[in-house]
Amino acid sequence: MHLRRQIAPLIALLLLVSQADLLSAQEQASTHETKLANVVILATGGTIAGAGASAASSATYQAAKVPVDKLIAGVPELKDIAQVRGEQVFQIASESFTNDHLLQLGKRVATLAKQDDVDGLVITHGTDTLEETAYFLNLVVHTEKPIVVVGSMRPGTAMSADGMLNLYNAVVVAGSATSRGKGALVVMNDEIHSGRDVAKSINIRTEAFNSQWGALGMVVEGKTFWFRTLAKRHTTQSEFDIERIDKLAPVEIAYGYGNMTDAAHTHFAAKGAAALIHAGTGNGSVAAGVVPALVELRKQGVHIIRSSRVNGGGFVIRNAEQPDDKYDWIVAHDLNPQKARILAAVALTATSDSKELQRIFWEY
Ligand code: DAS
Repeated sequence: MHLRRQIAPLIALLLLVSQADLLSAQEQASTHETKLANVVILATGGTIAGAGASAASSATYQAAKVPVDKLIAGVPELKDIAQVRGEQVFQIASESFTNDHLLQLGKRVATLAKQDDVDGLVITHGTDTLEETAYFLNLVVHTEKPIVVVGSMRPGTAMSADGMLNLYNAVVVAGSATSRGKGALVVMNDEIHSGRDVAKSINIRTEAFNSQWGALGMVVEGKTFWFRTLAKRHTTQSEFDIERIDKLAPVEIAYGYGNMTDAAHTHFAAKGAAALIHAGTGNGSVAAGVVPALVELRKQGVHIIRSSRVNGGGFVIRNAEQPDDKYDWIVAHDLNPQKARILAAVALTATSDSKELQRIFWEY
C-alpha cells in the first residue's frame, strides 16, 4: 500500500504528459489537415479564358481573352481549398500551339515542380490540343507532384459555363496528396483522366473528353476518388527529360481515306519530316497505291508510324494490315495520330533506331 501511495503522483504525471502529447498530436494533425496546399495555375488561353457576346453564346465566343488573375477571382472558393497563385504563360487558342509552346510550358512546369513552395500545378488550356500538351508533360516532366491540365467547353460568360467547376476541381486534384505519382492528369466534367489516355472525342459538348481505357477517377465536392492507375511509363519513370530537350523532331500526320494518294506523305518528307504518322483507316491500313512511296521514304530514312483514324477505339496491331517487319515500319499501339506525333517528336530526340522507337511506343 505504501509503495502505491509513493508512485501514484508519478503515474498521474505520466498520464498528464501522455494526454498532452495526444492533444498536441491531434492539434498537429488538425493543423496539418487545415494546412492548404500551394498550387500554381499556369494559364495558356483557350475557352476557359474565353468571352462570348451574351449568356446565350455557349459556342460562339472569343477564346483566350480573360487573364489568369480574373480566372482565379472568378472562383472565390479556391481560397478555401488551396493557396493559389497564377502565371500567364501564353494567351492563345490551343489550335495554335507549336512545339516551341510545348517546350516553354514544359520547362516552366519542371522548374516550378522543383520548388518546395509548390505542391501541385494546374495548367488552364484550350481543349483542342489539350490532350497533346497533357501527354507531352506526362512524358518529359520528372516530378511526383500533381500536374493537372484543365479546360472548358463553354466560355465563362455563358449560362451553365463549365469552366469554374472544372478549375475548382483541377485545383482540388492538384492540391491532393492522393494525386501524387499518377502522371500528368486532365480534369474535365468531374472526371480525372490520364494525360496519356484522354482525347477530345466530342467537339461541342461538356462531356467532350474520354479515355478508351476509362478515367482514373472522379472529383466530387472537393474530394478525389481513384479507381485505377496508368499502366504505361510516365514522369519520374520516363527516359525523356524536358531539361535535356531543347528541340522536338519534325513529325507530320497524313490522313488515310478512300481515293487518297501519296501526295501528303511525300510533301511532308520533302519538307523535312523525320517521321510520318499515317492516320490510317481501320487498323492503320495503307492504300495499295500509297505503299510504294512509304517503302521508298523509309529507305530514305523517314520513319513510318501507323496509327488509326478510328476515333477512340482499339489499337493498331503490328504486321496485321501491313508487313511492318518487312518494311521496317512502326505501329502507334493505341495512341491516336496526334498523340503518336507527340511521342515520336520526343522519342526522336533520343534515338532514330526503329526497334528502339517501337519499344518506346509499347512502353509509353
Ligand atoms: N479554340 C479552342 C482552343 O483554344 C477553344 C477551346 O475549346 O478551348 O482549344
